[in-house]
Amino acid sequence: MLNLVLFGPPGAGKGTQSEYIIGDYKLVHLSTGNILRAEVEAGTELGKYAKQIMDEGKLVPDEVVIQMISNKIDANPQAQGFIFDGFPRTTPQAQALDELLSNKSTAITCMVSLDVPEDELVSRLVKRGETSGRADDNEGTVRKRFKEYTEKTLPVATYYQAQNKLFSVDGVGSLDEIYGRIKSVLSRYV
Ligand code: B4P
Repeated sequence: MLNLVLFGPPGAGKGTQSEYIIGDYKLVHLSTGNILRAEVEAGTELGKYAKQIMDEGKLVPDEVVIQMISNKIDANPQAQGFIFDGFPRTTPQAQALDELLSNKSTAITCMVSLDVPEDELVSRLVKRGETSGRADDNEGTVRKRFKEYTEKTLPVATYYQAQNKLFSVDGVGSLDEIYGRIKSVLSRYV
């Protein structure tokens, strides 16, 4: 199985590049951001709870997102592999993911981290906010999301680096250029 963690700060292009990767590598795409937004849209109890947290630019509690991912892994027994997009975002989430995969006799293959300077990220997300309708795509909330990222999410890169699974790629350029850089990492494995 190819199990890829796509990593990076808010707006780095994780969701965008995931669309390219799933087309070529036939992986199941698991985006915790998309799953949470679908819950919000459907007006479920989880959605109502998560909306407040997301709108403030904070992270939803670990136990909630870990359970969501566990359910999705179980729901895809035939998967040839997964792209984890926006998950794990904390070290406890990374540890839980290792355990979930180990229970299925598999493991994370590698993490690809998209490197993009903060000014570029702010400008991408504020621009997306003009049309996305996302309450978290405004400059004030985007800055709070960066703070959460720096404090809670960046250590996840160190976690995978310690396992020799971290690959950083330049996340600035055309979508095709960036995808080419990701493919060159994945060519080590498939
Ligand atoms: P996510 O949905 O994961 O969102 P993201 O960080 O905004 O986006 P991404 O990196 O995927 O960027 P995209 O491709 O869309 O999380 C949202 C919230 O959900 C979090 O703040 C948190 O509250 C909650 N959450 C999610 N997962 C969680 C977890 N595991 N634990 C706790 N809480 C969790 O690209 C952004 C924009 O840039 C787009 O407009 C795109 O068109 C543009 N773009 C992409 N690539 C570009 C390029 N190369 N050049 C120019 N523009 C580009």
